[in-house]
Amino acid sequence: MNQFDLTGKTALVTGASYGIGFAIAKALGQAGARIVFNDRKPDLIEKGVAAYKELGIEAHGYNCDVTDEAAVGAMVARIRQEVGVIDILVNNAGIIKRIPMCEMAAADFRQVIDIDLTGPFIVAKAVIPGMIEKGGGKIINICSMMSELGRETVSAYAAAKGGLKMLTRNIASEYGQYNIQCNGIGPGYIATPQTAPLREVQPDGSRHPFDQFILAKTPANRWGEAEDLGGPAVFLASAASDFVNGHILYVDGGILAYIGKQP
Ligand code: NAP
Ligand code: GCO
Repeated sequence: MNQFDLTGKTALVTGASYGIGFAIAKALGQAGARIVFNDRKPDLIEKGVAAYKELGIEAHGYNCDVTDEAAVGAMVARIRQEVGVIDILVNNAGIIKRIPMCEMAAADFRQVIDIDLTGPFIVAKAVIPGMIEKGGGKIINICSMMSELGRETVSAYAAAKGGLKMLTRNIASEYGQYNIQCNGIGPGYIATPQTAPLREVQPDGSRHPFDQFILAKTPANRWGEAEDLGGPAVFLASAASDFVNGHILYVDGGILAYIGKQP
């Protein structure tokens, strides 16, 4: 028996028309799962479906904002009718705002918490009853280095991702008895549109100072690629991790183990 086989499973990956969500959904699809994803922009859904199709994966895309509880409930009901009960949920959709804390409006802080922390709560809450009915399920929350570490300008993001780590442990605590495993993946610094401003090549052709800083902090001496998260996601979505619950798997090229390159 292949413990990593996801054949027959339905996986919802939020915010997966590109970036980390796309790479994770691709890996789950290649392991046999039926892929369902959402985005809040209809044109991105179309592009996403086409990109999956090119890889030979038939994905179903839904227009839904993860902060809208009624819309999420309606989407989960539609997925159940059109595709099946959700066996695997990956809470991936997220944003960041890089603003010094004392200059940040409370409205901006709230929006980050709303999407990055309340969103996963809303989506998990909508899928858990179906998982209980079916006898089990897997929830993977996409956390961050900022679930453990702080840095200048990302107060709201760190608060949300630290909260998401604890929401992960709490879902594991509350629903483990129903054979639901809820774990997190904590990506290191990954080259996606979210981190593009931190990697911009400088006018003189040199690497962005933040880019150089990350290389010096990462034993692997490179940025992660979204594809680096595929294997860990398949593991946490599959029977191979049936006794792993409430764990955060950091996929960071060693950042959290390292003090940083000496000058
Ligand atoms: P990205 O390139 O900015 O993609 C984020 C995705 O989330 C987009 O598809 C976006 O859709 C979607 N999204 C945002 N708000 C949404 C909402 N309210 N409802 C539905 N979808 C929404 O980011 P990424 O780098 O792939 O990051 C994906 C996740 O990994 C995020 O949770 C992020 O915090 C986390 N992460 C990223 C890194 C990294 O280094 N890149 C590291 C650690 C953790 P739209 O296009 O419609 O906005
Ligand atoms: C930042 C980055 C990070 C990463 C990631 C690290 O500004 O520091 O955007 O927060 O995206 O979450 O794990």
